[in-house]
Amino acid sequence: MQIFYSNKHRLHAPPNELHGGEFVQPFEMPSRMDVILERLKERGFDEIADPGPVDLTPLSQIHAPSYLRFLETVWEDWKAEGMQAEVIATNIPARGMHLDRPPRNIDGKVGYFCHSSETAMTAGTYEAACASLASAQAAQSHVLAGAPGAFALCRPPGHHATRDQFGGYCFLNNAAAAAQMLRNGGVARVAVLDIDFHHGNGTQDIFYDRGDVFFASIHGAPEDSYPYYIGHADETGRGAGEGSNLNLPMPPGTGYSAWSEALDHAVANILAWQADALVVSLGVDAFKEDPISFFRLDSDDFTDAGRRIGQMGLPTVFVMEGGYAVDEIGINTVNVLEGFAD
Ligand code: SP5
Ligand code: ZN
Repeated sequence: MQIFYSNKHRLHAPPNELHGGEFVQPFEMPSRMDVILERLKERGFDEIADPGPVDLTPLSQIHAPSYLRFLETVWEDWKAEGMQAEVIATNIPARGMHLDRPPRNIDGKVGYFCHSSETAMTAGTYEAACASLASAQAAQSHVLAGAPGAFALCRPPGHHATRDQFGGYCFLNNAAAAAQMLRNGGVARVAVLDIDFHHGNGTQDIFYDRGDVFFASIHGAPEDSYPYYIGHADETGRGAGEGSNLNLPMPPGTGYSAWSEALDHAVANILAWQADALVVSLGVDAFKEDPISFFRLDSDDFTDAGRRIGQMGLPTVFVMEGGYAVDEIGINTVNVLEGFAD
């Protein structure tokens, strides 16, 4: 399987994550990629290419222009205002406030374009996010050209990035961009299957009103898990998108028997919807030892999940999302790809 990966993710390495009331080393760290790369090589996946330059034009179909301008300029504006360290949102518009009036002040703007303040930005964040997107785009065009599958080893991840907000370690929505570009390339019906432990709120947000992209997500129930305020089973889409959004929230302690039933349900719905191609938001934080999640999948379960995804028989773009048990992230990620290839 062809893999696309850019080393430029290293430009994004904020020193801090606000977690449990203190600053800790971010769970989403550069070494995640090293462990995955090592395992890929160990298992004979040696077609690993740099994606080349990013194409920013399709971004306007999935993100707001004001948000894209913000991402491009935030670091300069932040420094110009005299801020000394990384960009962190402290104020986010809340109930009763105006949700559609971005302020001029950069501190206010950061909060306006943010939904979770665990996520910091640094000087290199935008460039890293663009390089991550480039990998998703390259994998997408490889599949559009006829490959049965391709893997975009993306970092930073993307599925929490909404039309106009960053958060959850995500800035540009790589999976949504891949889906959009498949559409632009002539694929009529595209499904996104999100198996990251967390609900793919960004992808859901981007496609919620659209009937040409189906979104299915298996995730920790919002009552118990980040992103908390979205991801319920009754969110089924709106307008032309009614019926093309499927949320499968699961409780703490969910193991593979219940999880794989949910996967089968998602798969059946995607096939019934008659998708022509598939984008998989591939997070492996459903693993039993993930430090910030509460499902109980074993490493072998990821192989089986990959097999079930492969049995759909759809051209598939895998896009890396989360997974924070760094020691096992390589095994778990590559297991999905091996199951798929089977
Ligand atoms: C891409 C991705 O997986 N993003 C996840 C972002 C999660 N951020 C907030 C996590 C809060 C976790 N709190 C769990 C406490 C465990 N003791
Ligand atoms: Zn996640």
